[in-house]
Amino acid sequence: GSHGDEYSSASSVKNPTIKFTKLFINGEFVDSVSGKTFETIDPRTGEVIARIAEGDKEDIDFAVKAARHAFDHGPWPRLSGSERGRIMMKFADLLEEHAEELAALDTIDAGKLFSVGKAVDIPHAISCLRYYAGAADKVHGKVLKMSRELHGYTLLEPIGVVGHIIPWNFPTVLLFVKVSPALAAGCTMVVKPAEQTPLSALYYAHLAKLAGIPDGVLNVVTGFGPTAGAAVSSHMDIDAVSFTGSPEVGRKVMQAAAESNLKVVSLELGGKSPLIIFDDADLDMAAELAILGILFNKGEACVASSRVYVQEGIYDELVKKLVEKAKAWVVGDPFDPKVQQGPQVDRKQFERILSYIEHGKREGATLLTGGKPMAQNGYYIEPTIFADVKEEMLIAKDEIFGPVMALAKLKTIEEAIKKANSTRYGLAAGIVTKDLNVANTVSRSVRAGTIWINCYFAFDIDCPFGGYKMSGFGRDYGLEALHKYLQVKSVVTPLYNTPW
Ligand code: TXE
Repeated sequence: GSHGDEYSSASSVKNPTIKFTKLFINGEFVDSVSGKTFETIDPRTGEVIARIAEGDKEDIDFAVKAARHAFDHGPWPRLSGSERGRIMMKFADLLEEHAEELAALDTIDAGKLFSVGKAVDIPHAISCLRYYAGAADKVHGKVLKMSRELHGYTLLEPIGVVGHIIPWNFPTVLLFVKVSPALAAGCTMVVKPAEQTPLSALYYAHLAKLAGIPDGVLNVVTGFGPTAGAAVSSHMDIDAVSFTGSPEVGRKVMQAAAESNLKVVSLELGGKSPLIIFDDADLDMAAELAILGILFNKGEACVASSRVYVQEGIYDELVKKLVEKAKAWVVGDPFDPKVQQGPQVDRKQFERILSYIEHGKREGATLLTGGKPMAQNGYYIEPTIFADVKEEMLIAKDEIFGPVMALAKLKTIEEAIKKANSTRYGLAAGIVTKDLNVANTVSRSVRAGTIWINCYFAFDIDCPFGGYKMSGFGRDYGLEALHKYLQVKSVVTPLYNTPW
């Protein structure tokens, strides 16, 4: 059928029933101790979707007690890896069964494109569960080559009770990126979803129980950062905390960990990722990557290519293409399959982005297109491109986390490397060139955790992902992430009854 048919037949999907609004602790949905609730808002309209239980310190305490009990006495860490893997596979199947409904929850809660949620986010979460399910029975230590007559080996043991603090830009993907390897490792956990996007996380708690994940293993406590979130990072009985969010809060999480029980910390803190386009690039491909790199998920992506550097030989022609594409980019209701960009997640982000745009204008960058909110209701912002952006401008330095591209011209490879590295961040970088030497030189010289050559957003579960510099430390994805939730125990015994 036509797009129109597809859109109208999805109308029941567009109004998902909100089934889960309470905290999920020890296998049950419960009210918060205080009885308080908070509103979760639909960014398309600013209207309330539902009231959600507002967890605080006491609720985190209950959740940690449940997780501790499940870790110390429950079956989960004691099951064979293949048993855990089997249950995780079932969890993945359940996500697959409910994919539409889950994608719709993230659409109304976060303003994410429904089509992308269904085709990318949910399948990615499913693959993530299956990847770590498959790895769960392939985790083992090594036999050590001791220098004396000793037999030494290592055991990899689950780290214990884990806290996951999740942001709102990828409520599904980022939850599973953290929860899946922790489950596979045999950990138990407390998840604190972002206050903007609690809906899908609570649904996942329900599916985890249906899949047979024992009570207390996966707890979800919705609530705000300074209360529920801070209670996770400062808890004396949480062994590790994995955080994705802003550098400001990342610093607080690390401080709280240091001042409490010195729990293991990993942080993923966003970026200001450069995309460097050289003279020999395929122009259409480069334009496509640059536009997607900044506008995908309305710019609310930690790896967004928010700084675009173009070599002078192709600059004018490429910029023309970028402006054409940005003008043709369709902003509107994220359920409409023709739409490419939905609303920003909430009023705070919306206003923050607009204030950066005003800053860009005041600082003297050239506004090529966009620069305003859209006329309609809701937190919609025009795709925006600034040219002549100087290194010292705020729009070149700060993560804007919105549909705002900062363009600059460059001459040489050396200049490209220098500019790419002129940031406190180091999450990702993109290079567009046909010259292998250029690609290799720049890849090795840019200090960032992921380098994409002639592609962008090329995520893969097997591909470790994380930051250099102030983008944080620790890796999500790949077997690296599994090791984040494991610790190494060395066991040593004398050989041949050697008298000690
Ligand atoms: O982030 P916060 P905000 C960046 C992006 C964005 C900016 C602000 O630039 O514009 O951060 O967004 C929880 N102790 N990123 O204010 O507050 C909070 O409840 C413990 C990049 O929404 O860092 C939520 O669950 N936890 C990023 C989570 O931290 C606390 C994704 C993230 O929210 C807390 C999101 C505290 N004191 C924002 N305070 C990325 N790396 O992808 C808040 N939280």
